[in-house]
Amino acid sequence: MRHVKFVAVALAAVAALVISTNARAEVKERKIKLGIGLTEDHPQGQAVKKFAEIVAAKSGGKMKVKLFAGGALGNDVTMVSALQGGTQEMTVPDTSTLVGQIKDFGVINFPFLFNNEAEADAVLDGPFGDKLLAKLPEKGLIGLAFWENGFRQTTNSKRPINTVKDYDGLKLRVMQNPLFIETFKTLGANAVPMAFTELFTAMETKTVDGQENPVPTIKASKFNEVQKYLTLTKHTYSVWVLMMSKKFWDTLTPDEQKVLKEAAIESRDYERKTIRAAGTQALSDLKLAGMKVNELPPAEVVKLRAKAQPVIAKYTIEFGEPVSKELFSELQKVRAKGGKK
Ligand code: TK8
Repeated sequence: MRHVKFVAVALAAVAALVISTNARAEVKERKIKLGIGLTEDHPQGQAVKKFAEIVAAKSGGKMKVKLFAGGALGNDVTMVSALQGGTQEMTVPDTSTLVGQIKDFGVINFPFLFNNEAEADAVLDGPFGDKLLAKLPEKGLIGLAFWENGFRQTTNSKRPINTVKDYDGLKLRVMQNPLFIETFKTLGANAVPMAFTELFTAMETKTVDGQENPVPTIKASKFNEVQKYLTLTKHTYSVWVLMMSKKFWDTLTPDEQKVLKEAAIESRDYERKTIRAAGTQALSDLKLAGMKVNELPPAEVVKLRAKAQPVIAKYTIEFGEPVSKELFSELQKVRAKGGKK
């Protein structure tokens, strides 16, 4: 009798264990296609691979993230549509390209807004960034984390930019975003909005004279092959957002969602570290490869800032005064704390 009782208790214990193990591991086989416009060896591509490794480790190998680089699945704008339609699970677009659908994201790119990366991290990982991410679900998107794209610099095939006047008449590709179009028009350039995936060919065929992007992108996309001049203008900070299709997200169990969220944050920290280190290396590589690199003289930076002011004032209203004010006050708070979170 005692023996039977023992068996019953033991069985109950085993059952409880099985239930709790199941509850803990509500993770099924999942296949996730993740597309990017950049190359696989770009720090963004490396971070996607890191993300895939972390997701695999946390899900016992059940959840598989597959990277499609180089625009194989489309560009930032078309991939976001594919996420909304539920035909692609993930992508990492520059937030500037979301502005056509959610204006609030535009404020991140105000020229000369952030002084350094620490300020950007603190604002984006704090309540302001969370508020922006909270705008995504109503558009069929889930934002998991902000990854750094970086401070944007200017390249072209015609001349070094030594004065603001040197922008005059340059045909520059910009992202599909009115703030960028207008900023460069104000500087006298001919701003042409275009998808990143078409950019190399456009520069090769001289459809455009130049473009602006952070140094790691100039290096990984081999823009030095078609661009002679790189001017460190540091005019705007830009950021990627790791995103998932809400249609797909809603089919996941809370455990699976947790795996993705945690992996997104861990790979964010990895991405920021690697892209910052890559920037220094890329700059010396580009010089070695024969690119003529120059700094924009401080007096010209002052002029550039002054020229950008009316554009910022206009888009503060265009993107929404409340969100702009919130950003400026959040930035004040961050600065008061010395750029720390
Ligand atoms: C790559 C883009 C790119 C961005 C751009 O898909 O379009 O210039 O800076 O990094 O997201």
